[in-house]
Amino acid sequence: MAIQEIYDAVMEYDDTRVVELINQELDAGTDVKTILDEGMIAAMDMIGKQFSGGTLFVPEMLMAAEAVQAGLDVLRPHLVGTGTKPAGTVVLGTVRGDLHDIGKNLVGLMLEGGGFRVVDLGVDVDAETFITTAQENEADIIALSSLLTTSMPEMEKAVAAISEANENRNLNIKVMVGGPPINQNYADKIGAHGYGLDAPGAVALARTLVGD
Ligand code: B12
Repeated sequence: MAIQEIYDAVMEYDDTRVVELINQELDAGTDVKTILDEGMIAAMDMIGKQFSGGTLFVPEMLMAAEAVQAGLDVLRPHLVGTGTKPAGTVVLGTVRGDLHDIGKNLVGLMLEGGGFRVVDLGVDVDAETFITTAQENEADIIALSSLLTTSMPEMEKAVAAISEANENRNLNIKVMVGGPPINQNYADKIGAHGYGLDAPGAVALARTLVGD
């Protein structure tokens, strides 16, 4: 069955095959959401479980994420066309002073694969840019990444600024944080709504934060 083949192609990191199979399914009139849910998201969920379980590592996860990304590029116009409602909107970026983006990009890809609309601001992003972008996009969540102990204070400042904006500008934006120097204690201390250990954790957390 062809949807199973899409799942298998993601598990085999074969982006060319993913694109080919998705095009075949679209030509055959298969529902876009079925392709997304049963082919790509199911495979990415499995990849995420294997990653969290320590049986699969970053290079494989990146290859799987790239295969999903290639498939998403084909599906994206159709998703807009069918009016499939995203699970929520996430504004994502690495905090000011920090130029690391590999983990953040994985988080973004997994969130997209998990049905979220992602506005990726890149690296070295200041608090106000996060807030104004979230406002403009009516985002549900701002997701902050930090890889450096020296950029952790910037994360704290960003969380404080977002919480102030929530009060003063009548917003209701949730903040989630992650990155190797971050942990649940730190997230609690700076007042973030959630902490995610890895990209699959980010998706699960985002789903909780939007009340899914
Ligand atoms: C690649 C890398 C670089 C590359 C970055 C390339 C790029 N495009 O990102 C380059 C060479 C540019 C670089 C530069 C520097 N780096 Co560097 N770098 C690394 C390295 C080797 C890998 C990081 C990585 O990509 N990991 C793979 C990803 C997939 O994992 P991840 O980032 O942890 O992300 C996962 C989770 O953390 C989580 N996650 C991440 N973000 C978020 C966000 C949310 C919301 C959630 C829920 C989850 C989440 O999900 C991700 C996927 O599962 C690490 C060492 C290491 N082994 O980790 C050092 C490291 C991070 N770098 C370090 C340093 C010191 C630097 C420099 C200061 C070096 C220098 N003296 O110039 C500069 C800083 C530049 C700057 N201003 O940012 C230190 C940081 C030490 C510290 N604790 O502060 C490390 C730990 C190396 C070391 N052992 O010293 N670096």
